[in-house]
Amino acid sequence: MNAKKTIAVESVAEAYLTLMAERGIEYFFANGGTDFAPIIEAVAAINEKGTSPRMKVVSVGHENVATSMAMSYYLHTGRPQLVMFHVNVGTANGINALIDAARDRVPIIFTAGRTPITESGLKGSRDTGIHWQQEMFDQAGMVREFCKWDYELRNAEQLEAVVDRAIEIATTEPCGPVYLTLPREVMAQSLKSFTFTAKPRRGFGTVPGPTAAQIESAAGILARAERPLIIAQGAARLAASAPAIADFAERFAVPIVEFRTNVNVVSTEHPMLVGFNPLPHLKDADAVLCLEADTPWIPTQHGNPPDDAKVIHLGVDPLFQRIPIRSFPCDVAVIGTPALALPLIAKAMEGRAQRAVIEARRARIAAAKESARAALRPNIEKASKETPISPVWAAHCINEAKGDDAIVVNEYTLILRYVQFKEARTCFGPPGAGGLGVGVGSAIGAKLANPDKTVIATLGDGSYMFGNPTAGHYALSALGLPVLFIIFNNGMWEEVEGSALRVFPDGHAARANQVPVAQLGPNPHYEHLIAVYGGYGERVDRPDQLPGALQRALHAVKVEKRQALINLIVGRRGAAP
Ligand SMILES: Cc1ncc(C[n+]2csc(CCOP(=O)(O)OP(=O)(O)O)c2C)c(N)n1
Ligand SMILES: [Mg+2]
Repeated sequence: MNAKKTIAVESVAEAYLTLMAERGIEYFFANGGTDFAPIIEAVAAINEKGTSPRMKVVSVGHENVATSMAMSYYLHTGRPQLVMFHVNVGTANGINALIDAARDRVPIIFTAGRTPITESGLKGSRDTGIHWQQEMFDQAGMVREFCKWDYELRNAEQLEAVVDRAIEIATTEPCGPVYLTLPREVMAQSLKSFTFTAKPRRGFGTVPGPTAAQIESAAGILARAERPLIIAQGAARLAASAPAIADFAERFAVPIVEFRTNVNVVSTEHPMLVGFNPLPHLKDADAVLCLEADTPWIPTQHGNPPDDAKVIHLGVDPLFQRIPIRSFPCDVAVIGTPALALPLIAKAMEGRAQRAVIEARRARIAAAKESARAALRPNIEKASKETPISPVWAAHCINEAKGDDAIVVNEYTLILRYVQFKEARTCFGPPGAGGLGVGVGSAIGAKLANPDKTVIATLGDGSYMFGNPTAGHYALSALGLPVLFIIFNNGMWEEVEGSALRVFPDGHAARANQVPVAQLGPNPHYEHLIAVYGGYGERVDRPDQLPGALQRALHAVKVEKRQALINLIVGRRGAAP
């Protein structure tokens, strides 16, 4: 039965917020302005009436933090959330994280008010100077390249259609943000009741699948290969895909390289995980299976696989149609999620892949993995004596202290080969598009989604500054959520320096005492910043101080339930072994 539900409301805004909650949206991350008047009134009305279900409203001091929180909450739960910002200016502040979300296929219902359209005469018409200056011919044009869909709510009659369309498009693969603008007069319009379909008959979460021919071609290549390689990138965005990849790799003894992953794909203990760099594996491969990989390797850094190696791209949009130029060879494109497509490929490979070849490969990979791990031990020993603190020693100490259940949000600096993650989907790296400043908000989103787990954010000093830390620490204190921040304070944008030296290895910048632009010294006392929010802060200059500092900070987070920050004075990461 296509049952209808009718609720008593006072305004379009109240109907809108109630419908979003009815459709399963849990959080409303908001940063308001004059456009919010009807929204604020509606939230207050809903609170007063205790109408159920209700979204949790979280005021966030910067839009980039709010968008990062929504992005991270989705990555942990698979459920998209709602953000709303102040007209065009608030939208502008959220676009950095929006770009990251779009490129990593994260659905967000990204919304903003519209300045009142009418100059007088309606409830909500213009009543302050900004209402003229904030009007645009095409507000959605600011975000259109990064949203799958945009629309403006023009009247109450279309409310259900618009909300359901927004959710349907955001959650249909390839997922991504949608943008909805909400004019003040429309939201302020009086409404007595609102009737909508209780259970929407819509294609929320539609997933495309592979053809039989795609499966057969991929299976043929992989069954014949002697030196196959998996390069996994955005594949663990979907929880179900992580075990599918682990099973497939284990069964056919295919080595996995996690390259530029934003969510770790398999446990670091997985016998087939061989590392985080396509080299040296790429140059020997005779078949490469790229899983949700927009950039499976970087030709100018890693070269290309041998010319006769076959390359398969598997993903919900395996050719990444929204990236203007992308020329990786593709012998077979398989459309679908790894969760859906890999079991089909495995079935088609049954009896065709040679057992003896698989077992020989398994033994070789296991031995290589063991010796690679052993080769790291002397590096740790050497790093333990270095001042400024080596990022190798920092990674090792964090690994020792974090505990198996911790979730790590890493924006830029943690050297992954020195850290173990027992479970897939517990290490969250920088988004593929590299719009920095999402680490702080991502850590908050991670804690919101996993209140019982320890969340540790390892951030470069630059990334921390980009992350609007005052807004981030504020949000955590308001929500009563503890997170441990470890700031890798090298007093610079090392990556920016590195890119200048890569392009001009013998140039003026290389000969300068300090590479211009890339410096952030003198290193600030970030440990004091968190004290303002009641958090625990500590500065660590020497390697021997770090284990104790980590224990004290983790005690603050786990036992005292306070946020904490370690200002870690580190050396360069670039030369780390
Ligand atoms: C919003 C944004 N601005 C600028 C950049 C360019 N950028 C890439 S890496 C980087 C430096 C990051 O500094 P930090 O977090 O301190 O890490 P480090 O390189 O020092 O290890 C910058 C500025 C970016 N990716 N995103
Ligand atoms: Mg830095």
